[in-house]
Amino acid sequence: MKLFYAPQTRAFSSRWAMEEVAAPHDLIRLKFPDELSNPDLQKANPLGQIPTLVDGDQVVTEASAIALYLADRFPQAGLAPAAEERHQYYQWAFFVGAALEPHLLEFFLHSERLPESERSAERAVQAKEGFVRALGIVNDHLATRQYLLGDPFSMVDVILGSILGWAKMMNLLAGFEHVRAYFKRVSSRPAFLTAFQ
Ligand SMILES: N[C@@H](CCC(=O)N[C@@H](CS)C(=O)NCC(=O)O)C(=O)O
Repeated sequence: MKLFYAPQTRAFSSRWAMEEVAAPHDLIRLKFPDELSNPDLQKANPLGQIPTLVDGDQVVTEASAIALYLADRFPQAGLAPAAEERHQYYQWAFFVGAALEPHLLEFFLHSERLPESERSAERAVQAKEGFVRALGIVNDHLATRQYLLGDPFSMVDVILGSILGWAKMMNLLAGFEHVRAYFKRVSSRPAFLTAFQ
């Protein structure tokens, strides 16, 4: 297996997932964004984005798909529920990608990433409101649970935890006590710490 990766990008989630399942792999570290022109990456993923996972003849893109794929590919890690018990697992995986991440990205672009002349304060405020509304739902859910599926930890916690790391850097976790306690739990896992180094 080969993982195309750069630190401090969405590829962190895939690196963390790899560590959780202890998958033997080659980590292809690229400098973001300059080295995304890497011909092997471009061949595997026409969008030239990271993360991109190559597993023999299979290519998997999209950070959440990579995480779920790895949980199935390495069942001995015990990070995917049984097929008939996956309703919440799928729900939260898509909730992160659809209800949290777009707002987070928009907030990041309009508060930090874009040149100041291209930022819109109004779009930043709206994005923050959208993020906070969705995070409130997660916070309520975690009030009575250790992890998204209750206990034990599962791969969907890697998907959420990765987004929360990014949100924390942007000071968006204030006021969400259960989310903060949850992030502390997941980010103290050995696999997270190895991936973070
Ligand atoms: N939806 C994709 C987005 C991947 C993505 O946009 N990755 C960024 C790095 S965080 C990238 O490679 N950007 C370069 C580009 O889009 O050209 C995922 O979640 O994996």
